[in-house]
Amino acid sequence: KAQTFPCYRWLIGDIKLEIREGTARTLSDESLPQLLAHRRTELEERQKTYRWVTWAPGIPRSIDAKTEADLPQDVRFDNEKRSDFEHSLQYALLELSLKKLAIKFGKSWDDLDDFQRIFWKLRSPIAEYCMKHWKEDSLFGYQCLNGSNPRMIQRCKKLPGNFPVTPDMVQSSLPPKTNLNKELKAGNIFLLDYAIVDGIPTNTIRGELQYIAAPLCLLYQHPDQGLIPIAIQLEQTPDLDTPIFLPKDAPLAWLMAKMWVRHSEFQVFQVLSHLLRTHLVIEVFCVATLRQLPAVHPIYKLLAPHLRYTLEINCRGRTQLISPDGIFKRVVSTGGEGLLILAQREYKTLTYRSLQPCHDFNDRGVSHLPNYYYREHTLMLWDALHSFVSDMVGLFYQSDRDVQEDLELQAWIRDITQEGFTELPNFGMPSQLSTREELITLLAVIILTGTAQHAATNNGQFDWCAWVPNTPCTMRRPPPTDKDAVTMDMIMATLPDISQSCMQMAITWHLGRPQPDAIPLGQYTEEYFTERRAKEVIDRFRKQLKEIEDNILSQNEGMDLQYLYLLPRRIENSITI
Ligand code: OYP
Repeated sequence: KAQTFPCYRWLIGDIKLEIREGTARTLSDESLPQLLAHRRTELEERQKTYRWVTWAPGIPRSIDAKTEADLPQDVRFDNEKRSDFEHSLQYALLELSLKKLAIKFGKSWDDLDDFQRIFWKLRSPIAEYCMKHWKEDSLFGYQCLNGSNPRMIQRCKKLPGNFPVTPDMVQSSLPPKTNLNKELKAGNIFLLDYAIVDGIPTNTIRGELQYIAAPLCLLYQHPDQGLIPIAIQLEQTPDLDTPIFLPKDAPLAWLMAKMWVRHSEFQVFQVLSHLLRTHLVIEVFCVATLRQLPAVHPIYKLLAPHLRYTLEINCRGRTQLISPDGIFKRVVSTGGEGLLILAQREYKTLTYRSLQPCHDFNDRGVSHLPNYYYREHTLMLWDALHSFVSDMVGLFYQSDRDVQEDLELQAWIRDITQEGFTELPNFGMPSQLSTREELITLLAVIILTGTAQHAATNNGQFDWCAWVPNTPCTMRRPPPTDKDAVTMDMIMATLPDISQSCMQMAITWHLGRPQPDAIPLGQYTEEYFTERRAKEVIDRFRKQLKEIEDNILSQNEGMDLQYLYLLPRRIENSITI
């Protein structure tokens, strides 16, 4: 059951034999006129089949297909995958609609504990841990590091001008011998800033306007308690109506402030970190690879396994998730025009640099934060990938000149930067490749983003969103303007209602659960490379992954809350969900 990127099917006669032997060849390796002609026709055909389209302006461009049915068979789900995808969601929705009914005809819905009545115990120890401990400040801090959106936290050297926290306000969160200014200098103060959601138009769901806040949250790396939030302001502009919430406030007021932060977090997590920065970014490489690299090209062979199923899942996302009547419109506060505006804002300032983990951690000033497992594992994986890709590139390109002179490769990078990532003057990705090192970094970024980075954002979504108050998908009342006014009634009227909550659980379970047909990172089920040296490179990569695996497992041993999203065998080889 070959489910592949187009590979051998074009080939005829002698040429077929030649290719079946499987040696990867760049353009300059090719001297036979028939083979040169074949490369050309293959690409002409592919460029007719796979075309760019602007689905919406101001975000990466995508594949020209109205629905997944328009996609060529080669890039479609196989039967097993399709039926699993469709059934799992129906199963989840049915299960939850029964619960919903039971509640409608049952008791009232007026306390946070009522969320337990729809909570789904689906063998997710983390979701259960979250349900029990979500009110604790240390779990809030933990999620900034090792939750499903671990890229938001940044070091704070100086308080932002629009966040007038005074040393007095936060003194009770700090050990007695120190103060805010000392800790700012010592590098122990961190910030979550949701400025990007400020003023995003919100959804109207069944006639009711939904709300979103643009919070600032200050955190402290406490010597005993770990990372904890110490002050929250729900809007960007300080005002009498936007009090600074503190851990010493009434428990419900502080809890409400944290829930508002987590609600903005849901939006940034799903729309920016997940959808834009993994799914849509990878789609660009996917389309360009199909259009510009023939199947015998070594870089095609290297990338193809990391691009499997991404076009189809993205088409399904566009038609069912973020479409005018999709899931976002039905239950999420940024549904409707909001999510596109949000994605456009992020896209405008998207940089190639931020997709490279070492730079990302340095730029956010989080290289020394303790217990940041996401960072530690990502860097291990980056090293393994980087050396894998360098070895592969080394086999096919003897010098920088070989890179410069590979016209197919140059057409590929041009397609990526000029047709895929349009309207991005400051993106910073080179639009031609001059050195082997440039090529290696780019390939490592592509593979990391489509594997580890997607796993880190996608795979924890049920764990951290199943307990709806911990990461609500929408808010039905405006943010509180007065600390003293926060009551349980207000909280329940604000959080997602029963049906929105059920949908949040169903979709995050559907997307976050382990995929039955998953191919793990580094497992190449189809033999794209047949040459001995390439196979040795793959073997070395697998050995390194195995070491990372053991390392992560032993690090996690005995921990209450395990961080396993980047365990190599749980990372999929491509974005398939
Ligand atoms: C595609 O039958 C995808 O309705 C998910 O999209 C769900 C469907 C279709 C619906 C199927 C149906 C996958 C690709 C993607 C992505 C990244 C963003 C994911 C955001 C998830 C948001 C969860 C919303 C909870 C309320």
